[in-house]
Amino acid sequence: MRTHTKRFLAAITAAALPLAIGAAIADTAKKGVTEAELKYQAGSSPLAGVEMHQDVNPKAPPMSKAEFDKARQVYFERCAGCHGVLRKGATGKPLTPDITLDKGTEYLKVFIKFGSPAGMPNWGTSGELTDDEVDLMARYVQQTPPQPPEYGMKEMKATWKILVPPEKRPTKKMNSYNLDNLFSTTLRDTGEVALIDGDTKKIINIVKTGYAVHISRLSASGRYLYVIGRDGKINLIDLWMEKPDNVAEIRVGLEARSVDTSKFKGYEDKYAIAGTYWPPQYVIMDGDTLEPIKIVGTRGMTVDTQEYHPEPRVASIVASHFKPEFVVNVKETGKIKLVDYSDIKNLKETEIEAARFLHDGGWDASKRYFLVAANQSNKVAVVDAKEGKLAGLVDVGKIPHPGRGANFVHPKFGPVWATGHLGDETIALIGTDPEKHKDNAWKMVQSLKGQGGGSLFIKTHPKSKHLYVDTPLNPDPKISQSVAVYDIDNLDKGFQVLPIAEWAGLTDDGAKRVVQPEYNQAGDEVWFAVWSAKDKQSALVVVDDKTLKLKTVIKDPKLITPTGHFNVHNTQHDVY
Ligand code: DHE
Repeated sequence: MRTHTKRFLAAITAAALPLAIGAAIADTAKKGVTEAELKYQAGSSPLAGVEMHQDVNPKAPPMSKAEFDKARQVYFERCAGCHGVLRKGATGKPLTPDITLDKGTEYLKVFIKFGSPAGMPNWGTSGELTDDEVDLMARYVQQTPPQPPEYGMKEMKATWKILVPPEKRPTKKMNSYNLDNLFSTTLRDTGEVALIDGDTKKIINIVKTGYAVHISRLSASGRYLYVIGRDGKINLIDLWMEKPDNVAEIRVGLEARSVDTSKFKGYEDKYAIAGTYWPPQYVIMDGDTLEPIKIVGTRGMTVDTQEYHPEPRVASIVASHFKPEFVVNVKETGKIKLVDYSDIKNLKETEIEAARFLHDGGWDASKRYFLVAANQSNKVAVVDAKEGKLAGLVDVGKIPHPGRGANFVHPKFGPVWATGHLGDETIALIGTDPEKHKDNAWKMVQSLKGQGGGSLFIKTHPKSKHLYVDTPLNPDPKISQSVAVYDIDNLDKGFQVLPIAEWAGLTDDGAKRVVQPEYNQAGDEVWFAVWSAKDKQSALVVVDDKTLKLKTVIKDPKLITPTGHFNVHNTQHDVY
């Protein structure tokens, strides 16, 4: 039965907790979750608008349907990112009725209002939720968690559209753009990507996509661009068309973040893969039509306590260059799956034990080792894609967040891969050369001091001598609106700050968060998004990598909420 509970309000009489407890919690909460972590994890989920199955739990405090629906929306907008869709616990604690009913409404209200030192934000005292909303949420979390619907082949096929069939597509490149230097820029809140000519800095096309596109990835040949929205919609864009545009689309689930394509020799442009947060699964598709071929669930046992987890979300996915395999990182179980796509009917998965809360990551310079942040475990897991096993588990700073990370040759330690952190101001450098620098391999060889916490992306390029670290989620606007740059040959000298948002010359009072350094194909320019709310002006700022001076500002009324931007050549060849 897919129906919401219909119950009516009744009075709750519970003794208020002594004020002293609230004050103590409030005090320790300050030491808990940082504002950066809160902003990052509390991204809105598209599940807020999805009809869900709901049981009636007679022991839970009553709620009207309107109240329940409102609370469900707040939950999916603010809480599901940490506590999970089914409230079984993810990076946050489980909130299932067997736990919450014992605690009771008044205790939960204090917890929600003041937060906790374990990382629960102080939703009430920070002004994010009113007292009435705190009360609503305290009652809501005692109800049986509503279950979003499953999403299988039938649902995928119902959304699958081939807009231009492969036989009607160009047989050669029909435009004169330098496609290698094209940028795909997410326009987060309008549900679009802007395709920008990296040479002329002109917008070529604005393509309608799913909501809040998370990433753009390229087919092995570089012809096809795949973008995936937070709502699980994938668009396939053919860059050979006179004006590059959508040729196929599909919705692969209700919430998603990752997509990639087969890159191994003989399988170029053959398959695409997408992972979903809900339902917890991945799907392998035909590369040039997006026809879904095989769906594989990721529900299973956690790596450490070996307990069943009902919603292990699929985080980053990359295609191996060594074998016909996809590297699928499953967040809540902490397992990395090497999915062999050479025989999809008899699919083989190698399951690698890593650490919980796998999130984002990238290849080392040799593309043999994939380094992925196990973010709430404060570790980076290293997979050897050639041998098909774990090469290392490296302790780093608090909540590593590399994007795809940055590879360079350290003057003292040899080849390293770098990550910034959400939870502290450090940048961890991990040795990646087990052949010539064995003692440094899979160890944090150096920890640099950066501008502050709240970093999301770090980047360099084989032709550059600079390392750029953004801090868009730092609470101090001076830090979130600028970027730190290191000279790779003189890391001990510290960093220089580039005031990117100021250079954008935006006249309104938007947040102007500077996010994701991305090089052009030549490796002599670095692009940044200056990201403000959808009713404010945003821009892209291009910096000359040699001089570290402003080169160009790209402004256009259509550039609304730019976030990620992906250079075709660098994304296609995993150059970072
Ligand atoms: Fe991301 C990468 C998940 C918040 C912009 N983000 C990723 C990846 C994952 C992920 C799993 C790796 C994909 C891959 O490589 O296959 N991101 C999540 C979240 O779950 C989280 C924390 C909360 C949410 O609700 O989405 C989150 N991400 C954000 C943001 O707030 C950002 C800045 C803007 C937005 O879109 O909401 C953001 N994430 C990005 C970008 C990448 C990314 C630009 C790709 C980086 C790259 O260099 O490849």
